[in-house]
Amino acid sequence: MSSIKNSSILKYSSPAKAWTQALPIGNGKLGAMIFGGEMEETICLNHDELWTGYPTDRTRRGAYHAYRRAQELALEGKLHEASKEIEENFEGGWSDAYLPLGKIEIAFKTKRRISSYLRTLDISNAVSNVSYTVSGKEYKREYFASYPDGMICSRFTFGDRTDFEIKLSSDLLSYCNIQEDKIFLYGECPGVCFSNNNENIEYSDKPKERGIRFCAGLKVITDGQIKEGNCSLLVNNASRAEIYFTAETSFNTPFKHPFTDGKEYKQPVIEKLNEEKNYSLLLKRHTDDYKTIYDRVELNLGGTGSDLDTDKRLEAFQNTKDDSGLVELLYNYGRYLIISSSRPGSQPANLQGIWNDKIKAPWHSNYTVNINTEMNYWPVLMCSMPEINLPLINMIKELSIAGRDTAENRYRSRGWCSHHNVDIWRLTTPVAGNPCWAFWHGSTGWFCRHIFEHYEYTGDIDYLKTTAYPIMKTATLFYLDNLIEYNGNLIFTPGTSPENGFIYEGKDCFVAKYSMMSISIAQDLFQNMIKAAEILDTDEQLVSQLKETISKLPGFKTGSFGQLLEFDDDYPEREINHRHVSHLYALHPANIITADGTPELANACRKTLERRGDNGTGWSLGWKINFWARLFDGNHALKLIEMQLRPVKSNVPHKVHCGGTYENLFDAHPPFQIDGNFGFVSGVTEMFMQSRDNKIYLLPALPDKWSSGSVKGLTAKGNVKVDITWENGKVTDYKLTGKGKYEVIVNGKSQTVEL
Ligand code: FUC
Repeated sequence: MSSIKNSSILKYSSPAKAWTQALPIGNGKLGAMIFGGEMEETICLNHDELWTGYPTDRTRRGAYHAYRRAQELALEGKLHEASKEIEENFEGGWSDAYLPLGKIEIAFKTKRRISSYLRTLDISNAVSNVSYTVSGKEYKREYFASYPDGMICSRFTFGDRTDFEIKLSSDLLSYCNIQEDKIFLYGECPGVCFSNNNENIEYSDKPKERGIRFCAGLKVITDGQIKEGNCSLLVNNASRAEIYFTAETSFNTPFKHPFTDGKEYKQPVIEKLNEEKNYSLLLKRHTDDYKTIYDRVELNLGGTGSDLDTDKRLEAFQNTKDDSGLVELLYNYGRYLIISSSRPGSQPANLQGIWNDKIKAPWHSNYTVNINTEMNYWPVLMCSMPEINLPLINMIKELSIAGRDTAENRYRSRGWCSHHNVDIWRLTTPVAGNPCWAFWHGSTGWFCRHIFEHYEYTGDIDYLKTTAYPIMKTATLFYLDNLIEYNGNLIFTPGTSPENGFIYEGKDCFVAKYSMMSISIAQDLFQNMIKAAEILDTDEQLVSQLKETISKLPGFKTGSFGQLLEFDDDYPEREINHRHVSHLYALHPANIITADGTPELANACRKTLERRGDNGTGWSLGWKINFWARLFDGNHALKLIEMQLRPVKSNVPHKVHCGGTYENLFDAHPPFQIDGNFGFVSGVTEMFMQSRDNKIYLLPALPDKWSSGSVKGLTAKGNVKVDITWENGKVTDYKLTGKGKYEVIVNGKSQTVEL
């Protein structure tokens, strides 16, 4: 243990009692949460393709006319009526839900006098361990989720020969089949999603209404004897055992029916489990593969570290606030979590990454794309992990296909669009309920920001031409078709700002004439489109149309407190501390407002943040770190970091003003939502390095407390690798590796550097 830095290890001296104390491993597709019980081990399992539903037609008759009526009502100032029209006649149904696969349970027949218990997750190698002694003899379990081999692997070594029973089960409709040393579980997801928490789960037997099927299997290799149990294997007299788990599903792209046109899912599991296994080789292949990504970045804040268990360390931090090793740990953990939940070929990380133990998970554990999914991917490119971005890029590509119908049917527009929820079937229609969340096409442009940034960070022209540009261009066409004239400007109406409202005519109101976020998203997309078209030397006419359009978008306005206005008017606020700060999209993630380029607007952003207050959900705190970093205020960013490190207990109910961190360092909305883990990493990275328009800022928002340290291996736009070392708050050394000419802002001075 002493060789492992404690900024890369989570450790506990007792087993997990709650799911948010268990330790996550994952290979992008398969996920597991390990409890580490002494007598009974529980491993909760996930496969990222297990969702309710199948592809369905979500077009709605009359929706376009409702949209037009709502536009007229909004422009006449009849905002409540516009909202009602949208809610009743424009919206659609809920997204499908992400489901848990099941669990492995192992009951050990060991003596109970256990001592020296230790449970760890080593995030520098992506390996989890449980160890303890019984009568002076050591017992060990080791777990990892291998991407190259597509399996969850574990090895148990017992101090004394041990008997145990191992079971594989699922809460989904399933049955098991035992074959010598293997357990197979065949199961099925419900075809129809429950729409609220009281509804039962129902399985149809009509082929067209049946959902995704799966096969999960485990194999035990041991020196003990294996007997068949009741949906279990009974292992006797073992001094060691290896357990291999894998699963496949019938999911066959978002566009094919998973039952009538599903892909083969049983044979690959059988074949994988039958392959010859060499545990040490598998482990080596796993750590080598993982480390090629994880080792690219190294952060050192000079923390002295701590010998405390991770949960105790989190509690201690609240008193001392001086364990910068814990900040390093949470930073590294965020990188670990995204590598473990998003790999080429997997689904993108959802609201819970890939880890979900509930059939009815909060918000269906779906892709909520009015902040949450985007936040998951903020750190990826700047932390030099472009391959981890690919599942997101792929999903956006699919949305740009699925969203054509929605653009056509709901808006009679060219191009494509998506709204605030997405699922495995690439839902693009608005869901039901309050238009403040449902009626919002901003994800279309926001996704394009990710699409374009992938080019900006990698410099891959071929990708720009063949993948990014067509998606951006069709999104642009959608926005152009939906802008309408109002008072000499072009706006999207009615306008919503996720998921906030205001007071209008004495009542809560959730749609305005326009919202600043939607305008900024369109402006950002158009500006990136212009850049992309100029790089590719194409679409001259469209470029001049976009320039003209940008000049007609409404400008930013400030309100009575000097704050940036969220809507078209200075309406009285209905929730001053609302968790979303959507109207600052121009400051972050976009760069329309910048601390040095547009200082007055940046100041209005500052006033907005001060008025909103620091508190919020886990992801809201995470976003605010990024905002303060963009405002070059490292001390305020650190304040948010310290708030994000507030310990939250597993049983805390849903709340919106007390985000923090669970014992296993998962982000707490609460409930568990993984986005905050990733917003934290990008926020911290932006404190050390920001880049845009051929400018690279070194330590733009360093807090006084982190006076000395170093960060290595970040990526700036232009595919420039960045290493920085600092002492007494000043950069003492830096290295940029790449190509091109950049303006580098270092220690308050700007210099031109040619690489
Ligand atoms: C948005 C947020 C909620 C939550 C949900 C999944 O709707 O406003 O706080 O994070 O997504």
